[in-house]
Amino acid sequence: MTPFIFSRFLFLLIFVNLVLAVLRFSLSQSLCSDGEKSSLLQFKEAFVIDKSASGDPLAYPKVTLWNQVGGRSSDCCFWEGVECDVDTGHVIGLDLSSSFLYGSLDSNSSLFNLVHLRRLSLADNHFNYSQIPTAIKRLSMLTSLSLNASVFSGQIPSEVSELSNLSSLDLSENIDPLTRKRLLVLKKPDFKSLIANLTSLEQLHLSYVDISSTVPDSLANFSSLTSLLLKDCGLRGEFPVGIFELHNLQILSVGFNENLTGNLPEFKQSSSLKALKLAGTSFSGDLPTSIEKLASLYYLDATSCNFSGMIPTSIGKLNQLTYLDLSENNFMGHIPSSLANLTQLVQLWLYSNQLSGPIPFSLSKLQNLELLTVENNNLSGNVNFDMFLGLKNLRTLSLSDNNLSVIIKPGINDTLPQFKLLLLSNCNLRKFPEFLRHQERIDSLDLLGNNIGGRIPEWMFNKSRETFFLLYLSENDLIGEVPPAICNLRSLALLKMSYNKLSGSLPQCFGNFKSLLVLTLRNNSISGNIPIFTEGNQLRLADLGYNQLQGQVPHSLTNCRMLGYLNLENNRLDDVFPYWLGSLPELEVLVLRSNEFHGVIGEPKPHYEFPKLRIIDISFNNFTGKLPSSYIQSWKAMKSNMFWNSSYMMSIPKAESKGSNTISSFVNFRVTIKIKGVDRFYEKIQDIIAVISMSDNKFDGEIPQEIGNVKGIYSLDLSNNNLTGGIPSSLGNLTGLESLDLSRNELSGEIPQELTKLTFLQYLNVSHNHLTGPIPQANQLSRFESSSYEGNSGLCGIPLPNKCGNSEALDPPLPSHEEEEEESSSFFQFGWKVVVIGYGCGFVVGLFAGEFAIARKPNWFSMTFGIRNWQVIRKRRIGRRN
Ligand SMILES: *[C@@H]1O[C@H](CO)[C@@H](O)[C@H](O)[C@H]1NC(C)=O
Ligand SMILES: *[C@@H]1O[C@H](CO)[C@@H](O)[C@H](O)[C@H]1NC(C)=O
Ligand SMILES: *[C@@H]1O[C@H](CO)[C@@H](O)[C@H](O)[C@H]1NC(C)=O
Ligand SMILES: *[C@@H]1O[C@H](CO)[C@@H](O)[C@H](O)[C@H]1NC(C)=O
Ligand SMILES: *[C@@H]1O[C@H](CO)[C@@H](O)[C@H](O)[C@H]1NC(C)=O
Ligand SMILES: *[C@@H]1O[C@H](CO)[C@@H](O)[C@H](O)[C@H]1NC(C)=O
Ligand SMILES: *[C@@H]1O[C@H](CO)[C@@H](O)[C@H](O)[C@H]1NC(C)=O
Ligand SMILES: *[C@@H]1O[C@H](CO)[C@@H](O)[C@H](O)[C@H]1NC(C)=O
Ligand SMILES: *[C@@H]1O[C@H](CO)[C@@H](O)[C@H](O)[C@H]1NC(C)=O
Ligand SMILES: CC(=O)N[C@H]1CO[C@H](CO)[C@@H](O)[C@@H]1O
Repeated sequence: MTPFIFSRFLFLLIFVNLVLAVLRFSLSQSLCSDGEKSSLLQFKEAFVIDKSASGDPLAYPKVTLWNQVGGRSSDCCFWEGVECDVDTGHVIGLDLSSSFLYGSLDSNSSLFNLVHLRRLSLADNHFNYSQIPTAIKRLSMLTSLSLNASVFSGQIPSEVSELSNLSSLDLSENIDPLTRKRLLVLKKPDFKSLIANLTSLEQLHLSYVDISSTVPDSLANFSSLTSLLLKDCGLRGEFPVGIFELHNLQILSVGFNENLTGNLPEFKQSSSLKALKLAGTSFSGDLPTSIEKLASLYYLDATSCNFSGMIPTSIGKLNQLTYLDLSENNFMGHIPSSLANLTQLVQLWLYSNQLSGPIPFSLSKLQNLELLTVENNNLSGNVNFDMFLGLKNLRTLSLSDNNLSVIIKPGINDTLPQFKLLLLSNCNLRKFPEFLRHQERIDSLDLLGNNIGGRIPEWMFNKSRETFFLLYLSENDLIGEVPPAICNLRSLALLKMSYNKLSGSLPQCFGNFKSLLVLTLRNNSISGNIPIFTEGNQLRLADLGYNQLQGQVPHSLTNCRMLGYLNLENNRLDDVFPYWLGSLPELEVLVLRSNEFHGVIGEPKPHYEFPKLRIIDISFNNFTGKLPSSYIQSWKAMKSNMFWNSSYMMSIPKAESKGSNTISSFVNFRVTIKIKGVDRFYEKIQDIIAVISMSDNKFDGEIPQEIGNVKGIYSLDLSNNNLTGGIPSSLGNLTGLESLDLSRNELSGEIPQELTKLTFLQYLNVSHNHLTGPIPQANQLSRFESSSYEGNSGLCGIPLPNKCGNSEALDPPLPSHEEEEEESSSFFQFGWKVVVIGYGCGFVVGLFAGEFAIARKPNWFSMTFGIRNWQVIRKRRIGRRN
């Protein structure tokens, strides 16, 4: 190294040192204080870094490099997430959102020493169900506090209400990651007192906080408010209409508060409102014509409310709208053709209203449309499929269940959009739409209830259709065999081909579907054997009833570990009782009615006890021997009324349907069971509870007393057998019984007084036996028609014409003290029954729970439906269960 270069080097070294010194000097001005630095470090130490603590895919642990060698500085003002005041050097901002923090936070935390904080975000971490610490009030300078999505729980402390500088408060989405329940409560203090002093709020986000009160009127004075999010808070009462007039309000979300009522006001002045989310509330009334004043509105979600009247033409002036959802209301009148002016529109949901008239052809101008659902209205007229030719982005189209006639001209295929989901049930189609041959991306197709005749075209099942998820071809006039090529549809989950004229035997590969959940082939002419089912299949529901299946029930059905519903009624199956089905852990419904089953049923073997069975119909067969009383004893599920907890209910994507096959009812259950003396056809299994039907066989012997233990039973039918002995008094324990049929047996003795405890009995038939003595006169037993009792020569008393010889017997003995106690316990059971009567509602819970189960697996759902914004699930009234 020459001296010259050396001196240059030395100079450089000195220079660099000088610069560093200056830098250090200037930095020392803003060096954070030791106190604040150690507070931050202590705070950091209180938590573990756990990747599952944050949900944001871009989350990363911001605190790991704090104060580390290799970290940017030992000056905390340079630490990730920390913001200092340039003048004072105080820490004024801390943003540790989505930082994988896991652990508890209490008032002792060093965090609350950072008293100069103005902005604090701890969103999207896991604070282990901590209460929001009361020490929060020490951070009195806070203007922004975000504790959202962070697993805080309990009552929101009144100390939050003292942070009167707050302009942004976000406590939303504190939901239990395990149960999905709301964690935070706002009751003491309540909503009104929490916000009393927070009048400068611009953002108030309390979604999923359990508030359970009315919305305070005082909110209408919060003139700075730009964003108010109160989704799924249990709000009730009338929504203060003044809030709509807040001049700065841009986002209003109050959805999924089912008891929140309200109306949209006349909008007098222009408004800043951009997004209005009312889904799943009880808002009612019209959409006012003045809605056109909401010129900035781009998102309007009013699904599942009680709106009515016409959709105002003026809605066509909201030309920023990209999302419009008016489904599941009572809108009537025509679909306004002005909608065609909403050229930004991406999704248009109008299903389940009472809209009539045609689908305006002008909707074909909505170039950006990706989704159009109008099913389950009263729309009529022809829909020329040409109208969708130009809608290149259209992926989801549902026209089902109107009075529409869809007209598909031959040869329009290549310019049609590539659909993913196409629902055309009950659309008066006569042919398999030829254009489907060129639909490469379709995965859900519903052609149910058309008049499509002929064979299913082979190309429907070619290899390119591996992504098919849903295929509904029921209720058409399809003929021919089920082509083996159907087994190419490797992803098929829901297959319905009931009510056609399909014949031949089922291809063996049917048992190999790995993904099939639901299979219905009811009411065809399918013959041959039931295919062999291989291990690992997912089948939950199989309805093969009303065909001509022969042979035995294959033992391989026990490979369907998830099977909840099996209906084989009205076939020609010739077998002994398939006791091996008793090993299926989820089986709830078993219908073997009207086949050629025979033999003695006998005793259940260990591990073959039908642990969840609640509906069994083995009537109209040739079973012999004693009633299977040990089985009946072992049917635990029938002994309780907790059916809505059942996993079967939870595991099938079904929903209540307003129409026969709306977008929301992907699965219907059908079963014919003789209840209350008539064959009833149940569209949906949830209409009924526990049922035992063993009529029209050759059972003999006595009815076991133990039947009185099967508490949950709703209908018991043992008619037309060869049963002897008396009617067991324990039947009086079945206080939920509504239908009892013991007719056409060889029963003898008196009708036990205990039957008068069956206060819900609506149908009784003990005719054509050898019963004797008086008909008990208490309760409604005497109110049944005489046909309930006829054909028993020894019976007497009302309603039969022959009086009893001994008039004392007319009056039932007064209940003894003991019995009175029983009365009171059955009064308790009355309460229980009320629960069951509320079953209609209970089932709604069950249904929703079912969706919940699906909804918790968004990946599964979106994978199977394959559309990002598919909202069947979101359309339910329980928002947090998204
Ligand atoms: C979370 O809370 C539970 C129960 O209070 C406690 O046992 C556990 O140690 C806490 N976990 C952490 C990381 O603080
Ligand atoms: C806070 O610290 C004090 C003293 O260190 C202790 O007595 C108290 O139990 C702590 N409180 C909590 C909630 O940890
Ligand atoms: C938390 O709230 C803030 C402020 O409202 C918001 O910007 C942020 O996206 C929210 N984070 C999460 C994970 O919800
Ligand atoms: C609101 O502020 C006033 C005066 O600042 C105070 O007296 C009152 O207690 C506060 N109310 C609440 C609910 O914090
Ligand atoms: C709505 O009101 C009904 C009737 O009062 C009640 O049963 C239901 O639980 C309420 N729903 C909510 C979410 O509070
Ligand atoms: C829709 O647009 C057309 C042409 O721009 C206009 O004539 C018509 O008035 C608009 N309709 C509504 C309801 O805005
Ligand atoms: C029942 O069995 C008898 C003889 O065992 C037979 O004659 C009759 O056809 C059978 N009935 C049915 C429905 O299988
Ligand atoms: C009914 O049972 C009796 C014996 O208990 C028997 O003699 C009779 O044949 C049986 N009837 C039928 C139809 O099986
Ligand atoms: C069922 O009924 C029988 C006879 O009436 C009675 O002895 C028994 O205690 C009842 N059992 C229950 C659980 O109510
Ligand atoms: C009948 C008809 O027009 N068929 C056409 C459908 O589209 C494909 C290409 O997507 C053409 O090859 C067919 O000729």
